[in-house]
Amino acid sequence: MRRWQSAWRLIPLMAVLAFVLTGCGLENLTALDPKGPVAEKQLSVIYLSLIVMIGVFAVVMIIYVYVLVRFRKRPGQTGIPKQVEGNHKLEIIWTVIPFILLIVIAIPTVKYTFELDKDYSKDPNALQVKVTGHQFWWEFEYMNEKITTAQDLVIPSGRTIAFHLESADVIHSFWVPTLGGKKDTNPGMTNMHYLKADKPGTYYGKCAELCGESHALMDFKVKAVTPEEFDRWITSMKTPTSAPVSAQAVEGEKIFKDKCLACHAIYNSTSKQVEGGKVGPNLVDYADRSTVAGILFNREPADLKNNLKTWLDDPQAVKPGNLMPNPKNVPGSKMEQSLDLNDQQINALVEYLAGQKQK
Ligand code: HEC
Ligand SMILES: [Cu+2]
Repeated sequence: MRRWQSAWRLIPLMAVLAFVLTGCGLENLTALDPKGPVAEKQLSVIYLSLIVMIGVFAVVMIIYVYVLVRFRKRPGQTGIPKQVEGNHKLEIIWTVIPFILLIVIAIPTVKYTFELDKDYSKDPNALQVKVTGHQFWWEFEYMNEKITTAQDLVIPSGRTIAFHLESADVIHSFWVPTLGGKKDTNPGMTNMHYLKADKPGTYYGKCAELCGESHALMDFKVKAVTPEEFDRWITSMKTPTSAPVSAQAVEGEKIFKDKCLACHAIYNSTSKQVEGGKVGPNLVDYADRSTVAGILFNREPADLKNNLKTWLDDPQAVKPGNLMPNPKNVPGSKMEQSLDLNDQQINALVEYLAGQKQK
């Protein structure tokens, strides 16, 4: 009775665990719901292995239970039963069957291992995107279109995307579960990887290699759009943003040039050129992004300004350990560098950045 009671006690724990694990399916971070050919092939190999494993488990369990019942000690039975040693027929059977099962799993696995490693870097039909992992954000450079963005990877559906994976610092791993498996970004080398989205949609991505304090917050979004919409997006990214109108935004632009341009590239409203440093994310057409810093969602129209303010008030509170200097003085912050801005200047910057989009 005791034993049963302690087993019952585990049930609430199991229930909680089930809830926590289903949490893994939130925001489409699942390999079980493929949205492109790469993920589909990979899932088919997962299912094949699973079926073979369940089959082996079932057969072994059936034999086990049968033997347990059939050869149990019966009343009145004494002494040790007859001992049997070595049976060629049985040994051949249990060597050959696993061998065949391994071959069944190996055929698609080996086939897809080579197929999914194909290098599309020279394919004129593939979109060439250089991905750079940074602590703790993602940079996307459209190599032929000469466009750079961050956190939101906009791609055309139905087209192969050739990713050139690089890292600016430590090892990261580029992972969009619904589109396909992960691949590392290694410092000092370029890893090729390709994915394709069948249909327009938003697919969530994550860094899958522990890379520092805010690793778990190193998220990005893949926004697959129709090829026409993609062309429009490319054109809009190349079209200069209109000059700020409100006095506050004009003030913000000045502060930005003074304090932020060294690290962030953006459109210059006078020269109509993209200018600025590459230390931080490129902020061209920033108001069109689906998030601030990859994790604060811009779902409602008011969110962008609120999120920008949250970020600029204390970036360390949003992403601990990130490398942006504190815009304001934050007493006791682990980021020592501060740009010494006041609230009014922060509001001006928010106004300016929130206006960075095509009208
Ligand atoms: C020393 C370089 C540096 C300076 C100066 C700097 N930043 Fe940053 N900034 C960064 C880095 C690095 C990140 C990426 C942080 C992360 O996500 O891990 C960042 C992120 C951001 C983001 C979020 C970007 C995104 O993709 O959503 C915004 C907005 C931003 N900075 C605005 C500013 C503003 C405004 C200023 C000037 C007051 C400024 N930054 C000054 C380095 C800098
Ligand atoms: Cu990372």
